[in-house]
Amino acid sequence: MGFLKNISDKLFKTKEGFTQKIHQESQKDEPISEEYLDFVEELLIESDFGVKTTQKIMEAIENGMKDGSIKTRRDVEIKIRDVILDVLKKVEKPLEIKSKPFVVLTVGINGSGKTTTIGKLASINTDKMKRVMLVAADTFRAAAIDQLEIWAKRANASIVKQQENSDPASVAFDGVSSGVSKNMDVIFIDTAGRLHTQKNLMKEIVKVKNAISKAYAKAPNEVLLVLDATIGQNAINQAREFNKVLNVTGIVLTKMDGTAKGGIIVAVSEEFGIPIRYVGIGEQIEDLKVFNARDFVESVFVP
Ligand SMILES: Nc1nc2c(ncn2[C@@H]2O[C@H](COP(=O)(O)OP(=O)(O)OP(=O)(O)O)[C@@H](O)[C@H]2O)c(=O)[nH]1
Ligand SMILES: [Mg+2]
Repeated sequence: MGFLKNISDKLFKTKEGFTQKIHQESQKDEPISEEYLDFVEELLIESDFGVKTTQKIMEAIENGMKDGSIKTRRDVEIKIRDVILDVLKKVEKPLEIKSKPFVVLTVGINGSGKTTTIGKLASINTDKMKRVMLVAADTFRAAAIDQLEIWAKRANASIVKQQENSDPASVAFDGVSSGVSKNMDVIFIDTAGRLHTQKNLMKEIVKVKNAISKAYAKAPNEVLLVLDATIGQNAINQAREFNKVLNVTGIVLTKMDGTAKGGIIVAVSEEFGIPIRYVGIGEQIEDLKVFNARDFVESVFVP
């Protein structure tokens, strides 16, 4: 219930951009013409559902029209919702902290929301009485270390940090070693933003991952890719490249509150099948929600 109530208001842009338009049309007692189908297809593409999912939905509609299960525009609307729910159900696998320590490596491009998401996750876990440590392996800017420190204080978590410009792999190694010896339950590694096209930085993040495994053989337990939902289809390329070098085990889609193109969550899910762990719906500490397919679809499809 909490999820629904909170997220429904925050997703108003997606509702305005997509759901309400479909809904308005489905209220009209008019036939499912070619033009209408074109309108639906265009709206899906515009809302970032991606070509694959859009085709899947359009095929499902055509099949429904052939077998007689789709007769009205309202039936079309329901079919769209069902296909989306189907795709999202497959990636609904909440993050389980099932070993100790549980080490989470956070990766993604600049500004996608990595540090903020770590802060929110730290808070979720300290609220559950877990011992949480944050590791400042984004050493590019002193401000990045300061930002993580602020979140650590806010969330009652510990922090391991070194000087600006230290080697991120050694910071990660020391952080995880320290977390193990201090009996931490969850360790979050913050890393610098990087573009998937920057070869050296992609090599560096692989080094960070390897250093984590050297410090604790079972780690990282989760490689969490933080994707900004507002960047649209670029998110697909990013996910592909990060996944190639790091074997991403979970995704957080941030800034779902700021985009009219909520379809990206469906496009990413259809393309990779990687679990969507959380969605970010704001800048505050409480604005991270465990991803639940049904709640998500219901909150977007209530006009
Ligand atoms: N509206 C909204 N803003 C968000 C969300 N998540 C993060 N932000 C904002 O996005 C901006 C960037 O967030 P950071 O957490 O610093 O991003 P980052 O990936 O750590 O950035 P770099 O370390 O520079 O790569 C900040 O202003 C955050 O408050 C979200 O879910 N919704
Ligand atoms: Mg950051």
